[in-house]
Amino acid sequence: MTRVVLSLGANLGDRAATLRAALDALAADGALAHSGLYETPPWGPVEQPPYLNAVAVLDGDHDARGWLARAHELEQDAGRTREVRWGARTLDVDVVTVTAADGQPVVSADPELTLPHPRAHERAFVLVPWLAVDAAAELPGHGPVGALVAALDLAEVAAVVPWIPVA
Ligand code: A4P
Ligand code: MG
Repeated sequence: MTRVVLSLGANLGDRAATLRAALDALAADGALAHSGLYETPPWGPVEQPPYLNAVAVLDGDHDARGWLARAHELEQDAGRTREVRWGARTLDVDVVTVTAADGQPVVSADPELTLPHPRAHERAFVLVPWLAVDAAAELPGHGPVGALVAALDLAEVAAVVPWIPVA
């Protein structure tokens, strides 16, 4: 049994439906807790529409590679094509952390699967939803998620807004 933290993001198509379908599918992989959906300004060098983001915390039977494979399956199910790095996408699923059965975090510098995710500690769109699912969350190597959020620029945190569907 491992615990995985996944960050899900979508900024093309019916973003909410895509994220809900991915979260529903993940419920088959183990005991699932997930955040609500948050609307977030695009991060990075590419100009693109706003994202909806969510974080899922799952206890399941996959190892770290297995969780990455699941992430890629969900992206494919959402019709994702890989074009521009950091560019717009129907669905991006990143593996933020994996904790082994003995409670130790999986640490990897492999470019195919870097763990913990190398940019998670500076991303309000990961940390704010994660804190909402697990107030005691820790990012290995960086400390409590609550402290990481507190250290972020206030405007960045405030820009991660709970998403309310418009009728
Ligand atoms: N890879 C290595 N480590 C990991 C990991 N821990 N989790 C490899 C997932 N994948 C990992 O990813 C590129 C390669 O990273 C894969 O081959 C995988 O084996 P990708 O999904 O093909 O490409 P990408 O998503 O464009 O690159 P990357 O580096 O994952 O981008 P990011 O950093 O995830 O940025 N703004 C907002 N507001 N919300 C977002 O969700 N997302 C991005 C994507 C940009 N801006 C955003 C958001
Ligand atoms: Mg990705």
